[in-house]
Amino acid sequence: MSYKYLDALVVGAGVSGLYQLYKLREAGLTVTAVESAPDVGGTWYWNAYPGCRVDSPANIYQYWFSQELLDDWEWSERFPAQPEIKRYLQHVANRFDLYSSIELDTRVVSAHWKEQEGRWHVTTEAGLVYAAKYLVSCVGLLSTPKVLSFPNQEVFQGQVYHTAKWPQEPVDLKGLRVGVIGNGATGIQVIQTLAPEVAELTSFQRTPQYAVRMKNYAVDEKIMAEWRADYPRLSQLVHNTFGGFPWDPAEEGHAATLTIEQRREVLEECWADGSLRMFVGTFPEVLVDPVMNEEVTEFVREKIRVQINDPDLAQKLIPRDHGYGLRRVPLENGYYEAFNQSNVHLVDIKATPIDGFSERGLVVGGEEYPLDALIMATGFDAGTGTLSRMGVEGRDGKSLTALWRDDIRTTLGLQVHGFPNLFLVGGPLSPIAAFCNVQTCAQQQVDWVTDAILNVVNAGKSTMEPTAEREEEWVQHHDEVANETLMMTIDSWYTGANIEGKQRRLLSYIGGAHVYRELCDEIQAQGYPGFSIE
Ligand code: NA7
Repeated sequence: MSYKYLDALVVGAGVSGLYQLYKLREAGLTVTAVESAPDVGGTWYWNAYPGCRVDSPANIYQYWFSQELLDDWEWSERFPAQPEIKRYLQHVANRFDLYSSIELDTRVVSAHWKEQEGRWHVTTEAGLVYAAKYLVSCVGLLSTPKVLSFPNQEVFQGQVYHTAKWPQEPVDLKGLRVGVIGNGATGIQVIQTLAPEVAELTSFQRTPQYAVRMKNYAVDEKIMAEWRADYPRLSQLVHNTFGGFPWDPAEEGHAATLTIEQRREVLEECWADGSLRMFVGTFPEVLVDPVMNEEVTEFVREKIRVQINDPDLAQKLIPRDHGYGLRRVPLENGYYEAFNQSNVHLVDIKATPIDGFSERGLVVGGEEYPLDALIMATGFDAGTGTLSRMGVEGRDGKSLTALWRDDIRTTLGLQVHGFPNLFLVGGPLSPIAAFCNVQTCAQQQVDWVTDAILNVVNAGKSTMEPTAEREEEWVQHHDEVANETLMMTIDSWYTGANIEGKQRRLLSYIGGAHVYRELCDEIQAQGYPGFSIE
């Protein structure tokens, strides 16, 4: 075994890992980041599927820490496609010389806390052990793909892809018969992108979705200049809103003071923005009050209905069994309209489940659907998936995998009792991913983690760990807020219901990113009450 001694090891070199590496290195710590992919980017490296695009506007999906970076970088679209976000992250890694501290193609297979040494021993697939005082997980909330297998898969003569493991070299599907399983945010992007170019596209749909029309546009020099002038305001504003976006919902109770027509005006305004403002910028009651939820749901149904020519098809493409906003709201650009094309088909696999593969395609209810390629856009083992597979063992050999199998718990998503000096960015039970623009919350968490580590170092101490009581308090608060929402009544990756056997708990904190940020700031200002620093 060969050992490398460090102050800190960062796992992951995506949006959060790059910034975490930068911050700890700037603070003077010896730090390395390890990344399983051959390049940086995380999500934006792996999800190279056709049509992948960010659905937070670019003027807030960026780092705020460097004025030079903000001055340099030119965005080309309001919602840039995956290659551009990947280029941005590569640019950041180059510009701040981060590559020199990143070990690419390096997968962590275990991480053990060594009490005597006060270090984490983190072992890679190649057998190298990093002995680090601080271990910071930046592995992403949506990074372990959920891959399905069906009977007879081995006999299928076509290609099978998963969107989150898409080949880096271009895949030419033009003129082919393509099937897509999954129509979440990812499947929708795939379907609307491939529909015009493939011979036949068949969506094997289990649950329909409420998608909002994305208003994308090219960003020219004039817009870029306006954005730059607005950056000082935006960079503050995003930290003071419910979802880390520049929009907030109306005040609680305001909706009840409006007439239905006035509420509709608000909805029209949010819809016209063509963004997730339609999710985080309407009325807070949408997520808790069934009557208000139904009103907004009906508004969205109407918007979708007019896009679909065939009323029978509209019935199948518009959800009936759950309300709007209770599952992740996808943005779309021609998704519903794609089904007006004669080469695009819908197969309801809830009514008739998939039997399995044949040599030529997929068989559903005894009927064969010939395919050259099948794309699985079937999502992720969210929140806990990647860390649970990393063999993390804390104090007294306590296994994170075993803990989270029964009870997904953290303290503010930032630390876990029993795992000293393990810090999480994007950990479960924090707002990130589901209820916060990832860039906003990732940067806020990285800043907090960096300050917490420096606090330990500057105090001449060695370890930091939340107390069991503090953790229990956070979990209870998290659950209390979650249980008030209608989200808990729905199966989705938000609640862990997309993975068989997973505990049902809202994976992200829904009390508001601004509330969460204030709480984190307060804890820091008060010297970390509820955390033992020894
Ligand atoms: P999602 O939102 O989890 O969507 C996965 C899709 O795959 C969804 O339509 C699922 O249907 C479908 N699915 C999953 N398992 C099955 C099985 N066993 N059979 C048939 N269909 C299945 O993942 P995405 O990648 O679209 O988005 C994840 C996040 O990434 C997104 O929210 C953004 O934050 C970025 P179901 O709805 O479960 O019936």
